[in-house]
Amino acid sequence: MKLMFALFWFLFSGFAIAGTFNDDFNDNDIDKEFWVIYKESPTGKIDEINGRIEVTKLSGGWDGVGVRFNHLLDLTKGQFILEFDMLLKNTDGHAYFSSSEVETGLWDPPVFAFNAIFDGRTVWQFEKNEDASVNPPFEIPVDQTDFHHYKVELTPTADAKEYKFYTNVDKGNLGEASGILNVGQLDPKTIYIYFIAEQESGINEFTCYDNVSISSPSIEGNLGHKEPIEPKGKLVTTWANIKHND
Ligand SMILES: [Ca+2]
Ligand SMILES: [Ca+2]
Repeated sequence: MKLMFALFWFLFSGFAIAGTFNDDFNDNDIDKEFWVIYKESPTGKIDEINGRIEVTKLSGGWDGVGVRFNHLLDLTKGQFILEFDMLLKNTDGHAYFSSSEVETGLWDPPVFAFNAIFDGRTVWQFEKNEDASVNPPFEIPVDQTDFHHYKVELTPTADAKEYKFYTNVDKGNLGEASGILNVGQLDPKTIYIYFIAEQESGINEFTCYDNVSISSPSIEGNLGHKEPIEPKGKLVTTWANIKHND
């Protein structure tokens, strides 16, 4: 039945089949094929370390530091799904959407973001310059003590500027929201995604990203780095064997 539905959807929806990108950041080396380092100033630091991306602030003043996904996405082609884990400490974290491939000054061209922490309130919400919008607005309370899992789905409508959006945190356990997103001045056929922490005060504040997953018809096949998850018992046995053979 599922297969029949998938076939029907494929034949009649006009949408292309989605490919996926995954990165578990577990090999402690930022993959330059998929990621471009973004640094607003030299005072921020970004590493793939401890099996995740760590963005750290090294001095006072404002910093935007992170990575840009090095693969253009066309939102008009079909459903787009973004998922990632994020740990916020004393700073915030964004998934920015922009039609501009910039080295610095991400905020200058039209841009919108789903981000956590806003005006001192620790919430997952929508942020933008220019005229992009979500309707209705939403705020999902989060905290700065643990990693949380964030999901954003955008589904095209008949109007290329408008997308049905759905978002949740921790699979809905912390909250979910849906409505219509209008991309405003962004070109929906040319979208770059940036994962950026913006840090305004203090030293050694950090944001961590992990397990980024992107599903989009703009991606062909399965790309990225994702280690197979071993059953816990098997991993323990393997370690025991290595120890024993030493
Ligand atoms: Ca890597
Ligand atoms: Ca990881």
